[in-house]
This record gives sequence, C-alpha cells and structure tokens, in this order.
Amino acid sequence: MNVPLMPLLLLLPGMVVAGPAATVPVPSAPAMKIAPATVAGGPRVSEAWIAEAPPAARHNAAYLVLRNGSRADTLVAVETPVAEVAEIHEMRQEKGLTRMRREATMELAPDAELRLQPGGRHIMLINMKRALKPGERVPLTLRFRKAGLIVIDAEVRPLAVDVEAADPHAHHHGH
Ligand SMILES: [Cu+2]
Repeated sequence: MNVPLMPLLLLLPGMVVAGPAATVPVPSAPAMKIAPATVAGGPRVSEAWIAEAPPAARHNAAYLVLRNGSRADTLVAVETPVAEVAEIHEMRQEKGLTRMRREATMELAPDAELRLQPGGRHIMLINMKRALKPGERVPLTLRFRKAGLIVIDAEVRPLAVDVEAADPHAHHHGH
C-alpha cells in the first residue's frame, strides 16, 4: 500500500528533464559534528534534566547548564526524539503575569554560564511523542552556530513529592 517514494526521490537528481523547473535541490549533507558534551574552546553542556510529567501532558520542559568557552557562540536550535518540536523559551514578567516567550536563539558570551531552570529559561518540548519514565535518559541535540552539534542525555526526574524537592532553589544557597 505504501507508495515507494524513496526510489523515486533517489532517481530525481539524475533525471534529465527540460526546463529549470526540473532542478531538484539536493540537500547538502549537514556537517554532522556530533561530539560528547564538550568541545574544545566551545560551550559545555551539563546537568540536563526533564521533569517527569503526567502521562497526558502534551508539553514538557528540559533544563540544563551551558558554560561557554572563550569564544562567543549562539545556541540556534534544539532537537530531541521525544518531542515534535523543541524551542528555546524565556520567562518574562508582563503586567504582573509570568509568560513564556520563544527566543529564536540564545547568545552565549565568552565564558558565560547560563542556567536553564524552572521559573526561568528552558527548552520547551512541544507535542511529546510519548510519556517519559523517571530515570530514563533522553538525548537532547543542541546546535550551536560555531561549535556545531552537542548531544547530551537529559535525565528524567520523578515528580517532586515534597516541598523540599519541589523547590528548584532547595539546593542553591545565597538566593
Ligand atoms: Cu516554555
């Protein structure tokens, strides 16, 4: 029943058809520069996690820490196999309300440290493809303008069951 699209597409670049309309753009292979969560001189990604969500939840969020190296870079995209779309989001106060806003990119100044955490910036996971189990590790692929792709596993943390664990600042001091 499935139309065999792939053989057809593979044939297209070789087909000789008159007219400029026959030009089929062949996507150039992206530079698959997949590295562990470290690139020399570039940003490092660590402490990535996602909170367990109710099974019916369509969206979720991922958090992580970005520590940049000595050169400025820009986070331009995030992908994960468990969500249809991943977006960079920022929280803004508007007229007394906290709103999420999509940011197309995230700038990383030299040696900057950015903490994406609950109540602040996050990676919004839109239209989850499946529920996540506590303890499982979910790959996040971050695309930086200069450093290329960095893949990190985000740990799925169980839903907080008490106030101490629910407080994202519980382990930070001096706030
Ligand atoms: Cu969001």
